[in-house]
Amino acid sequence: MPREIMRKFVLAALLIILAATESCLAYNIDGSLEDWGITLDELAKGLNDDDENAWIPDSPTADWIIENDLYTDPHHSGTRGPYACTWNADTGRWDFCSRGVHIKGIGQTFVPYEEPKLRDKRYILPVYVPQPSGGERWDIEALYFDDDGKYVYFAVLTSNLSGTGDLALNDGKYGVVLRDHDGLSRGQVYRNPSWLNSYWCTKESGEEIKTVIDPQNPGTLVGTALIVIGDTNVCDNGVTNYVIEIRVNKTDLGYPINGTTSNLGYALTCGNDYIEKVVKYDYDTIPEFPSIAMPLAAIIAIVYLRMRTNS
Ligand SMILES: [Ca+2]
Ligand SMILES: [Ca+2]
Ligand SMILES: [Ca+2]
Ligand SMILES: [Ca+2]
Repeated sequence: MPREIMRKFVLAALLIILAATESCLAYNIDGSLEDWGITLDELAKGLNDDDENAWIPDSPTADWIIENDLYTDPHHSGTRGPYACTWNADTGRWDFCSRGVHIKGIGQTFVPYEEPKLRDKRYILPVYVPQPSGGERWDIEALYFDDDGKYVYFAVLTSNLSGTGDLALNDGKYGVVLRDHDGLSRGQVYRNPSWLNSYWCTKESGEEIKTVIDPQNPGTLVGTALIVIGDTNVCDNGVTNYVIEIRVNKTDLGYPINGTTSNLGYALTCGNDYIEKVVKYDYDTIPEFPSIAMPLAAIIAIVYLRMRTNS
């Protein structure tokens, strides 16, 4: 191999290593959705004008789900429950009737989504209640997820902070504490935690709603997540909306293999609203640094030795 070509080869190999170390997505954990591709203008349109396109994130690998206000349920007067509207804590009546966008997607592609009802478990006969029970101040409107070689990123949009629950990953096999409670501290990541459930409702299917990590049995503390909460000052139904933005190290999650899925869930401590989506670990850019660094280092060493031998 001519010496000049070898030089170029070595340089190219070094550049690949450098590029691999910079394969992180550009999410800034600052309590804002701007870096996900949702500006404040779009947020206002998505919330108040029911503009579906306003909710679409920039990243082609982002998983997301939107469920603002009530789902327009054509079956509301049939067998599934008596209520067209839901309980409104502000008026003390069943008169929260506002309906909003319900879609879920990956990247720029999305489909309509039917939000299930809550099942009131305090009654023997099933009683079904639309989410968010309590009205706007209990609404969780959106969940975004994305990942790169190093981190997983989450953003929850909600009008409720007083009942902030914990984030459940991989069907609850991992939990992230989003608010100090019962001796657990915000940011703690636990493996194999037990979960507390909503005291009054389950999912429509009868499955319990995981709300917060059980402080008596939190599992193994494996790491610390970065969490920043921001007030968007964008209102819908007269209440502002907050962004809970979260970054978790993949090593804390046992380094999930690319292509695997995870059922991601978030609920208020009371269970008045919950949001969930099966998401995919699918960052697809450049191989992880360690997986290419060793072979490349070996190649560089061989080329270097040959250069020395030839010179
Ligand atoms: Ca951000
Ligand atoms: Ca709302
Ligand atoms: Ca809201
Ligand atoms: Ca919900």
